[in-house]
Amino acid sequence: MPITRLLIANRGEIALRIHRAAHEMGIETVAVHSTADTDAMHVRLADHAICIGPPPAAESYLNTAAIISAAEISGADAIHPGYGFLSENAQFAEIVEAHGIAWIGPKPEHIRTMGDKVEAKRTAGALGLPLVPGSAGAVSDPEEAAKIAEEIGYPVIIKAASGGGGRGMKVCNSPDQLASLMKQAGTEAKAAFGDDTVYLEKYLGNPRHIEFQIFGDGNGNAIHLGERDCSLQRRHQKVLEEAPSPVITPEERARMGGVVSQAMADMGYRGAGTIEFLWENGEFYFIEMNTRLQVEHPVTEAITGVDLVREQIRIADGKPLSVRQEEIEFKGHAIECRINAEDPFTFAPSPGLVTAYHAAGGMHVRVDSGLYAGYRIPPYYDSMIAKLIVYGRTREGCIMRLRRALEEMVVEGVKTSIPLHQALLRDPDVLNGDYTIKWLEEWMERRES
Ligand code: MV4
Repeated sequence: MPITRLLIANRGEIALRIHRAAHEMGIETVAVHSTADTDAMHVRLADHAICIGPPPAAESYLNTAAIISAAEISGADAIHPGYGFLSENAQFAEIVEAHGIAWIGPKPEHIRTMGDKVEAKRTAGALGLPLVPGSAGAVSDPEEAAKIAEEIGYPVIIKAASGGGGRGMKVCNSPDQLASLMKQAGTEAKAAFGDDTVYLEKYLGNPRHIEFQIFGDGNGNAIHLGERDCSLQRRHQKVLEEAPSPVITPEERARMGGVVSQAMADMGYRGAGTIEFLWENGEFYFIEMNTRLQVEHPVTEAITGVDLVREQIRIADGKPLSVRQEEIEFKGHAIECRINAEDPFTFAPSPGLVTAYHAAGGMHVRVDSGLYAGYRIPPYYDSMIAKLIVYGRTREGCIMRLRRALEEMVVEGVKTSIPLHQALLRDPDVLNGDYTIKWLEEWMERRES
């Protein structure tokens, strides 16, 4: 039975993004929302809307019983989780499938494997991906850790198996700190994730964050859609992303893309995924895999012409991938600016009433946002309120157009990160693509002093 009614288990711009893809495929949508999101754009546009709880996400967007009930009551035959919330919850995916509802996401077993960073590394290594040197698995014994650290050389980084996204990491510069930092990392991981398992890696001092977009059909076929450079981030929050990476040649893209797509084919991966690498001195080192659609997916869409959400829905519907690898061309350059309701330089949240709104437009300009004049940004959720995605034939052309588009954007009533992006897009290092994961925080420090 083909998908005819899709429940969107998310909010904000991604809920709208999913609604748009569904409607373009002739699929009805069901919005589920908290009492704080009654006036959200995607709730207004959806064919059906069901309130599932109060503002705290734990009681609404993470409330599996309420979401499954809403699917049953509305007759939804598929659920798209978006990103965040329940998107990487293997148990939720299993519950959805047990109800005979199509899960628009990877197989639950793959979500589970990649959620455990030790298992993820083991799996990636077995599939032939290059790893950061480190412990073969979890380490608990400080003596064993000291031996491994000696072999790979200091500095080393201690990471939580249940962590990811930068939480629960400790850098260790010398053997005399190792045991105490391990204990600290374990205690913090236990408190944060209920799991004190840690592992060890060589600490890379100044890498770039480069991630490959992949897609599998679940039956041993997989493709890659090139890489995104997400090095410009602050406190593990990405600020601006681009595709392609300014440092990756077409040859490297084809080679590494071949490695990741072969790995995904071999594991029988289904749906969209992102393979994250650190990149230093021309080498890729696998760190994690995200088993979901990502915020920054539009830059990949811009340079490949492939609608990733449409592709996700097709695969969940049992259809084949709509493009073969040979048909995918990487053309031009795209940059995404994440626009948050926050002070552009202190990053303090700035929710509240949007008194005026005007989205940028024109050729090759895309704004993914549920904003409108009169909308009240609720204080309970992530502060991202819009994504501005701009395409150009060249990186320079893309940047010129992006600067023009940022000038056009109007968001009044709240503070936004638009001035931050305007400052970044005038910096020589950003213009030259000459940045690493450390660049933005150092730039902020230089501004302050
Ligand atoms: C690292 C690293 C250096 N060496 N691993 C942070 C997020 C998580 N996905 C992995 N992270 C890192 N792992 C080794 N062996 C530095 C980081 C890191 C980072 C990575 C990507 C993007 C931004 C970052 C900011 C600080 C640290």
